[in-house]
Amino acid sequence: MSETNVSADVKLTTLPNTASVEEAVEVIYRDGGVIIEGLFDDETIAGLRADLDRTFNKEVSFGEEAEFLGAQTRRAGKLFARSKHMVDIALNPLYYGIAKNILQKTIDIWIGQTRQTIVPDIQIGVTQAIQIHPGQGAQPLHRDDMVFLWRHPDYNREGRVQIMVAVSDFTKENGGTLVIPESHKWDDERMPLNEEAISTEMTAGSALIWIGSTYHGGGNNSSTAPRTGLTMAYDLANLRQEENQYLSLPLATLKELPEEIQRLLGWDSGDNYMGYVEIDGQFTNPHTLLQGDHEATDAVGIAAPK
Ligand SMILES: O=C(O)CCC(=O)C(=O)O
Ligand SMILES: [Fe+2]
Repeated sequence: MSETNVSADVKLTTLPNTASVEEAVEVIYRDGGVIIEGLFDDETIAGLRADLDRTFNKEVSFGEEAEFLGAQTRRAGKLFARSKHMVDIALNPLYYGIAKNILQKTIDIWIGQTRQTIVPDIQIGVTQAIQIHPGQGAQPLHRDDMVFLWRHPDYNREGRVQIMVAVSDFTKENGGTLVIPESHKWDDERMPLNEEAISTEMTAGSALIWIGSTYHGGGNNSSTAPRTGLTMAYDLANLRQEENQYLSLPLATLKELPEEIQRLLGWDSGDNYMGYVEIDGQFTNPHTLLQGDHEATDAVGIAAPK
């Protein structure tokens, strides 16, 4: 962990919450990320804070892995089981719109002599609340699409669009996410340096949206209070989920979520067949198992941990 935070007076671009998907996408392609001011209202943030306070105070302790995850940092996953406000984040029209715009680049394939255009599905690949406590050093800068072993550049294709919602204010002092602007354009040989990163400064309710190829990391907290952020990612659905949603969410919880969220959590299969299940000899969309008389298979009926 490095003690250095950042140098320059350069700031990430902040757009109002009235910005269009196209405006935000343009900034993301230019800089690698964008801050959206006031994306979530006070009620949502207060609800999230209460849900995360309960989680952090009762269910989650500090990390054991000091180098990357941080020994002065608390992290909590399986957030769709912990907060009903996750649905508001995932279906926020601006964030969801940006994710679809960037990720759903059509792919043309041949099936025999038939030319077929596939629109890639997207899925929720990770949910994590991250509370950086005073004394925590900066996290090593990294690209989150490293989990996919993604290579760069990749013909302008991206595998991930991620959001970091400020549940507390984010400042330079309290560990606001470090971002290296334009680093999404780098190849895989160039090493990220802390001096190149700038802090995400935003008030609670605002959010940083960035892509998987942008170098970033948690900042060091030299203040006297914790910094609380909540992150989730939309990923291409043909990649594996970083956080295994099938084993993270109890079936009863999953069944109470809106159908669109169930599908986004992986209970779906698209034009390219990924994720089907065989039911009575038919290759079937797995969402069928959550509908009508179908009881989800024994395989997923195992109790997920609380
Ligand atoms: O906490 C943050 O601001 C960023 C954390 C992060 O990038 C990560 O854990 O992958
Ligand atoms: Fe990260």
